[in-house]
Amino acid sequence: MRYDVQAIEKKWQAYWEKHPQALAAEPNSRKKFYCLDMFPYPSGAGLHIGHWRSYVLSDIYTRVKWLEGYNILHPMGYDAFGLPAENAAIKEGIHPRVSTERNIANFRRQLHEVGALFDWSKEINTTDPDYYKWTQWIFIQMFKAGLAYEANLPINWCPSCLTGLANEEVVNGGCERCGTQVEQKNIRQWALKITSYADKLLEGLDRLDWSDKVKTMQKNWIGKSEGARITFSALDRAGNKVELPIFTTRPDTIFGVSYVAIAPDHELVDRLVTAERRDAVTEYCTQARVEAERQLEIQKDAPRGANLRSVEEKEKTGVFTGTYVTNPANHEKVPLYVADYVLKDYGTGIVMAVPAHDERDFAFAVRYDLPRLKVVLGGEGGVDSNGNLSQPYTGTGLLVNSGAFDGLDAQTTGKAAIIDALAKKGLAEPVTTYKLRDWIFSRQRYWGEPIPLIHCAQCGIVPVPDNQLPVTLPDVERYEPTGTGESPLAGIPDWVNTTCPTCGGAAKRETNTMPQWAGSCWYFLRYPNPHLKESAWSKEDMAYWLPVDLYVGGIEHAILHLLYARFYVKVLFDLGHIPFDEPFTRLYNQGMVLKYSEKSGLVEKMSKSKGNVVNPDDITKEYGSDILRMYIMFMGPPDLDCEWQNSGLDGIKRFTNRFWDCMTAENRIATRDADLAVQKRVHKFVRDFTTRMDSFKPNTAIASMMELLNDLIASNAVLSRDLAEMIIAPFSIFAPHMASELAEVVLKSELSACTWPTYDPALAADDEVTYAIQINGKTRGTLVARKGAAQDDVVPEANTIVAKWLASGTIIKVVFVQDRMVNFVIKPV
Ligand code: ANZ
Ligand code: ZN
Repeated sequence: MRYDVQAIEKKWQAYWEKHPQALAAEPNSRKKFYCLDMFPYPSGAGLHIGHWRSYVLSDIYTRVKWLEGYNILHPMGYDAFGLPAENAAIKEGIHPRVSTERNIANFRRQLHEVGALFDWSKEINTTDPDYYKWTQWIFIQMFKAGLAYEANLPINWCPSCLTGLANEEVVNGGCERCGTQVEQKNIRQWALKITSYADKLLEGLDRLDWSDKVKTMQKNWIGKSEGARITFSALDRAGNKVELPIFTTRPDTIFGVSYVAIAPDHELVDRLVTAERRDAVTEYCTQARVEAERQLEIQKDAPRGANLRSVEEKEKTGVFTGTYVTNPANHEKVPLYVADYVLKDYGTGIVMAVPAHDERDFAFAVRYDLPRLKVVLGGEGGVDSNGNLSQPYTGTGLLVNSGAFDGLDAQTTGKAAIIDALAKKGLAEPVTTYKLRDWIFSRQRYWGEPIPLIHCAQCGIVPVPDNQLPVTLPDVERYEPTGTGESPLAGIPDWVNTTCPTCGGAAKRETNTMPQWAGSCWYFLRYPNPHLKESAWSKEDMAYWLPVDLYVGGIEHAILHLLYARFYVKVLFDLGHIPFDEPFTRLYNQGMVLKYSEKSGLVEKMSKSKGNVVNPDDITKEYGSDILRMYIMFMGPPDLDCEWQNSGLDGIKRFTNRFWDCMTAENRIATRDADLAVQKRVHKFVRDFTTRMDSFKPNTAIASMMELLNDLIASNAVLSRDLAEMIIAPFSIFAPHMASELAEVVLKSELSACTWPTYDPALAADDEVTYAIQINGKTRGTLVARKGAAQDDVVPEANTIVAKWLASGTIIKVVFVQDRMVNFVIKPV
């Protein structure tokens, strides 16, 4: 019987549709496994191969737990608010709801083809009013807790289109639509106080089973620095004393300060520049502003920490202000520069520069010929005749050239003593800064959750009462922004004008909408019961299902999405709404799928512009879902970027066909017990397979299955029914369609009735053999090794055992007879 991929896959998909597998059961005494995928944005392009890589990875682990008997929650949904739907609405006049629904239908069809154990009864769509009602409710809880506030904050503004732009719409500093240079415009915005959770967000990372890479990315983003604010001083043009507070993480290096640098847009610049230097400084500042606007793309959604890092690669330039600044530690006067590597909104926007011990300051000092006095011992750099260090040393050591502080350890006692001495004079205080900034939470857009607040002239800002939620999106005629920087909702008086819930007077609705992140910050709390009417979630579900056991998704979400979701959970925990404060116990980030591009001649990330996109629909049509699933897991370790090759699909196709033929061969399965050798082989396979899966190497688990198949065919093994199940169940996690068919045909059962195999360690133990180790044919020792071990494993060990004899000559040949002997042929010296 030949295996008919298309017919059999269709058969099982239809069957699963009618008889859903792995439906989450109500909270009970059974162990649970909550496996979460990062839900997709339903774009018009449909599912791509990267989605498959992620969803198959989560599915194989879900299937293991399912066969182990866990209560499974493996849901799927759509993160469906967002700009592309809105832009399509503007261009083609299609209501975003219509295009979103159409795209979701396509995604749903494609997701069914993955053959995953999704529980479709839990499907979520963030644009569904029954869902965003609770997105709004959560916002109100934050507002009531004082975590949401109004502020005038900058947006990207196109002065020609008269509209605010999302970061994606700013291309090389210009408006994507008309090319006009984008400006910054301050408008009224809502912001969430994520900064007040900076320490909690840092602390929680230590408790998570996440990769160090992602934890470090989060830590850097939060960017906690412990240092001091120290006051330098200068005289302005009028001769008045001006205080210049600087922020430093290295107060210990204060005796090495050779200049002070201030951000170009700092408000003190104007006062501090001398008349002679005014023109030069103005010119420099203008240039810096143009450059800064060019860099604006990283703004808004990105807490501004991103900027500080982008600064590292820039050339260090500056301009002298003509003014000198007094160092409070030694009363020396050093020049004040304006320099664009100093950011206005980090620390105090003014830096004490220590070229000997900071790389940026070093580069600057070399360029402008400023002293590089060494004040911390250590490093490799030498000192020239002027006392200048030849390369920066950023490490720690004993203080030198530091007056009374010489000999103290820089970063411990030295740092403390210097802060102390200055603090006594009121010139220093210890401070902690963060790169994390508050989260700008409003968008002047149509296709998002309306922010559920009401502005009343009498009562101020009043949240919409729970019983009036959701505040639904009204239909509009025009989706274009209004030209005033307000959202299109502001142009609908019927909707905007309302009554105040507190005093009943005339009032206006907030017209800003939430950013696309809002729906994905809490969706995992809704999945256990997405149909719940009276609340966002139930207590029982939270206690049982959460936190998520395994979260799988792309590394591109390593910072913002995960940070925002963690923030939401911590707030909801603090407000007593949920009993845990970290949402995702274990996180796995899969790598990207790369492919050769004819256009560039390179192996690159798949993209339309490079013409190297693989459409999963084409692959499933030609090869079926099982082969795509298995190939995408076989490509390589799941956390690495891997190259897609069509020939790989053919290899998997040959394997699955051989597997089918082998398992369905006549006389393959007997009613009697299998031979001991066959039992051993299968138990060994289960041992290898499960340990490889446990270490997140499904690619090698597939390899162990291939080795097993070769051995079964070569030895024409006769299996018992139990042994067959021990093979088919592991196979099923990659190829559930073929495995379901095999369960029916071979096991006369159902996949859902199979159990996850465990191995008997005694049977799985590797057989051992004793090698004779010979020198020129004479046995000189023996060696116990694993049966079937490779030459490369055996010979080096044999070598050490007979080293004494080998020393008397040079090896000219090694004869290796597997499982028997090693003979070293040597020539005496
Ligand atoms: C003197 C010094 C000496 C510094 C030294 C470093 C090494 P992190 O760790 O990232 O917080 N800095 C302070 N404010 C800045 C700003 N607005 N723009 C650019 N740089 C700024 O960085 C803190 C260090 O970055 C501070 O410590 C300061 O340089 C600089 F051997 O002060 B340091
Ligand atoms: Zn009122």
